Amino acid sequence: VCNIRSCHNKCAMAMNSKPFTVFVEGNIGSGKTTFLEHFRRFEDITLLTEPVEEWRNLKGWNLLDLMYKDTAKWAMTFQSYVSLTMLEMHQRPTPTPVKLMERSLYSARYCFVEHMMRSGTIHPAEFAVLDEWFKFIMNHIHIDADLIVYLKTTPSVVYERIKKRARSEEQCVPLSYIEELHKLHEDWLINRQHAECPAPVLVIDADLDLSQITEEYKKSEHQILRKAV
Ligand code: DGT
Repeated sequence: VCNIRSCHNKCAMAMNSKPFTVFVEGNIGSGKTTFLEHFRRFEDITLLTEPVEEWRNLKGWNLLDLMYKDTAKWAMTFQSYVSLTMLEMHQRPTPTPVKLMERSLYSARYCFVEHMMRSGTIHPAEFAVLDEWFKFIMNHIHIDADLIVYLKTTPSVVYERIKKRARSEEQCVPLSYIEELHKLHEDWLINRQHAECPAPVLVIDADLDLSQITEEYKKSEHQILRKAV
């Protein structure tokens, strides 16, 4: 069902053609949700925020919490559910010409799973299974990707934000984890160390605090909205 006011033709066009699809990527606490919220004022955009709430409540189970409390035991289960929820977001029909998604299957694989593998948190056999799933999806399911917005931050800055927002599951997150995730985002999006970078990357300085960040976000409006039908 289309909820776009005043856009009957545009909407019909959007339903028949694929939307301009943007992934918003960046470290934990880099402001991805705030970035998405900035675009809520534009009526031709579908915003898909990350399914953290689903990860916190799957039939009453808080998988995010289990994963942080006993990573070795729960990482595989958690990552498997992340993949499912992300794939569902990639596949979700979009009634607008632009689709803005928080994260993607790519960051799950190239940042989080990569970290679990390198740090030895998951067994090489578990990594092999997750990697085969990822490759199978990439080879058999078309994932739309037109632009990646990379909210680039300094680890110490986001670490302070994470402490301040005090999400209960993240209380034990050390600065070293944030630094390693930062490096993995840089390796993927800036240094291009993986074959797969599915779209051009727009880098935004996301260290700025809330009072200044709107100006920075505005710089990306043109690139995201000009693609609208
Ligand atoms: P924001 O708006 O930039 O502050 O975004 P966050 O921090 O709410 O969202 P995100 O995706 O960086 O992280 C949410 C939580 O979920 C955080 O504790 C990290 C965790 N997380 C997200 N994706 C994955 C994943 O694929 N694997 C693992 N292990 N954790 C993940």
